Amino acid sequence: MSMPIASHAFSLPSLPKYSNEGNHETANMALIFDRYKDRLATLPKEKGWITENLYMYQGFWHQSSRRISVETVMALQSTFKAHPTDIYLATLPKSGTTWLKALVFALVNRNRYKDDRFSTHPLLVSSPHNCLPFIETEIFRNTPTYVDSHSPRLFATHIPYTSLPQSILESGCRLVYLCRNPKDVLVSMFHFANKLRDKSRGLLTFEETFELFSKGIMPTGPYWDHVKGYHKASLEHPGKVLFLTYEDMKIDTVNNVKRLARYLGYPITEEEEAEGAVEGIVKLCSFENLSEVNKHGNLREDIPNDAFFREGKVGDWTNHLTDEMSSILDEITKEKFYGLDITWNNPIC
Ligand code: PAP
Repeated sequence: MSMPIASHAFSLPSLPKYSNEGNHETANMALIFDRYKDRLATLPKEKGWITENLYMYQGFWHQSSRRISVETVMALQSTFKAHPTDIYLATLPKSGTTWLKALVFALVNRNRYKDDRFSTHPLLVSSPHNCLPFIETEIFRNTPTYVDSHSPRLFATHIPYTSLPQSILESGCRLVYLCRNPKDVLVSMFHFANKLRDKSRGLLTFEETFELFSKGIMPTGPYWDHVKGYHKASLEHPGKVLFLTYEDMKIDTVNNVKRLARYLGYPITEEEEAEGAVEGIVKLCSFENLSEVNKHGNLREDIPNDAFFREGKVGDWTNHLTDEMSSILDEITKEKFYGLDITWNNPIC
């Protein structure tokens, strides 16, 4: 599979381009931030990782005045309309969102690109974040997107289960949750935050982020509550909420992708199996391929595409956490997940 050189702002095939969409979005964001500013002022706040502060809303910490923010959650809760055929991918940041977006986009749309053996595939020219948007970012748009013109609509979200818009909970649509071990989430978030932080505020030290993370303070954290919310939902609604782990996906990507395909209602046929379709999708969505495609360019708000690709491994935490830090997180996790069958199927976790 040949690799493209760069990826810039992307418009999927057959979509009209609206040159003033950026202005509309900025104006919509300003309106929404203004609508909720009085409520924001009443929320408890703590030190942020990327933004200056995090705000506690419905038991979780959120950024403010950004696309993925507490104001967006409030706006989605009052306006978002889910369709029963929608598919939602939910994650805590840094749990493998980008990978899951790529896999689900590639699986669901595989027949569109199979004739040319994926050579014109959007994932070869653009970030998975452009192919499969967050509901948090879609709310600001005025113009139709690929998502609107295709069924099922594919969306991602970082919103905790208990804060999801009611219409998602009531629509009966399918949801996939990807969970990653807390130590690798902490390390991944530490690097991501330092990349995106306003440099005038200085870099975060690992010790600082460890303290914040252990107290549950991170965007859409506490980590443990976010995971528990979706885990509980997966037990209560097994046909509607699928709970996966990054570690399982890494150990056996092919079989987990097949499982994902079955769950989403797009099972791999015998013919596809014989043609190596799953292996093709796994390769297309591999860290190696996606990190190459996304070496250049920015997502909106000047977030570099390459910020979503660092190591892509299980267990990088061993290079960052002291034994004491590791034991503290083990203890918290043991206590918070007591009685729950949440494990990371890898010896290093
Ligand atoms: P987001 O929630 O902010 O969108 P997310 O994609 O969850 O970010 O996090 C990026 C992590 O996924 C990075 O982990 P690391 O910092 O430990 O390296 C990134 O490397 C990893 N990642 C991105 N793409 C892939 C992939 N195709 N396969 C495996 N891991 C990946």
